Amino acid sequence: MNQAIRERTKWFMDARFGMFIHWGIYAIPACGEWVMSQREMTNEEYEQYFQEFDPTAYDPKEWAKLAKRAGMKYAVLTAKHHDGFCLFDSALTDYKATNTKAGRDLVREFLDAFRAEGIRVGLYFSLIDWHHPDFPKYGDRHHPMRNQERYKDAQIDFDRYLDFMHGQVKELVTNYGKLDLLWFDFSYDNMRGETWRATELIQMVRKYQPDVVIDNRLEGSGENHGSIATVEPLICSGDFASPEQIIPPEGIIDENGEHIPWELCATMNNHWGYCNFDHEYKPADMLIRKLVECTSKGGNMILNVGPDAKGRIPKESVQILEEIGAWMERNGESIYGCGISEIPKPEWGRYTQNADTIYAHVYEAPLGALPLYGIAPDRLEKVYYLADGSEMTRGEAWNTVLFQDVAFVSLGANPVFTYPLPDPIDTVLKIKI
Ligand code: H79
Repeated sequence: MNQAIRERTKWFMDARFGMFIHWGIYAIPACGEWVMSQREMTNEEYEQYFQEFDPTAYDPKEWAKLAKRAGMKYAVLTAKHHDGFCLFDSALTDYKATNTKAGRDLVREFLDAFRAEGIRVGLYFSLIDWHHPDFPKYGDRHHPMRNQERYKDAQIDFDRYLDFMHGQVKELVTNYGKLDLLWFDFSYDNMRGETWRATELIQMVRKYQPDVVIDNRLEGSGENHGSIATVEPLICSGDFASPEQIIPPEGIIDENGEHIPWELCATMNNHWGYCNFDHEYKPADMLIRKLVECTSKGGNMILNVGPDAKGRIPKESVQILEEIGAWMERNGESIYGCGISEIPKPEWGRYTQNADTIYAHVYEAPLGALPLYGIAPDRLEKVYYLADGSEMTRGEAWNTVLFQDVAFVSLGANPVFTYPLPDPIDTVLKIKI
């Protein structure tokens, strides 16, 4: 990884926790953002949602306040998803929010609202566009009209599509002030890198937004995370790897074994876009532990919400975010600015670290005193219970002789007793060494 990437991703890696927002006219059929493809709809069939779209409850200020309460430090909105519908006022298409009943630029309102809450802002932009006449259909396994004979001999001008796509990205990077992040999605098969004229695209982006943090999906999102994991990445390699719905076992390293920035993107239920029959939400305690896991492996987590057709974030998502926020309010110090610890993972949970401060995330209660595996007794200066700042006492193991190399702490008054843990989700100890 080079110095430029390290510098521009500094805020991003410190932030650790963000909000992904998948929102568009697909919220009306309400079964996820791939509905057009899954139902093999033509543009004519799908455009009914464009006619109907009327998000009267859209209030990005409320979204921003919710993100803030959840402890999220940045947010990324789908300016355009694969269906080609634009939430922003693009001069290059009529297929945009300004031409719906909403009648206004919904991206601009999002940016204003989140910036006002001090939350960094990013935009998701789909490289795929099912609405554009020059985007491939025949033989493209990611197109709704794939393999339809009638498109077999269709003449498309892919360069015309790329001019359009580059033009839209230029609109986003020139018309909306400073953007903190750009999230391109996605490359596949031979549709990657220079097929998108990626170098030219990123050179243009960097001309207007020199510091914007960019994902790695212009080039790839495959096995080796694209060439971002090479020591001198290409200009279009991006700044961070973007594992989707999976946390890499030990973070992500480049060819030199150096850790590179990465961000887990994850759904709360089993869809990105609003889905009115999917109530399989992951509980807040699970998501908190996933965030801790990402942090402990040097990565971020961007957690998705899919607002409904009116513009409301589902109440289940709101509830989960409030619960995460309550934990973050007390324990955020063990996440923000933290990363991989020098001490190996302990059996009862995880360590995160920020400079000389180590945070023990204790998931599993010990029988007696808690052994701080990897920390020798003479190395330990002080230990606090992070949630309330109270100092903890040195614990003792009964079989001291067997455990001379390990510092013990007690969570209670008695040095040999700890049970039960005060926070069943994740009891965080702040350790000064
Ligand atoms: O924007 C979200 C997704 O729409 C997009 N990236 C995230 C952030 C994405 N997820 N997966 N993919 C793109 C790759 C495509 C997966 C597919 Fe499928 C498998 C397409 C068709 C089969 C998933 C399952 C989507 C439809 C069915």
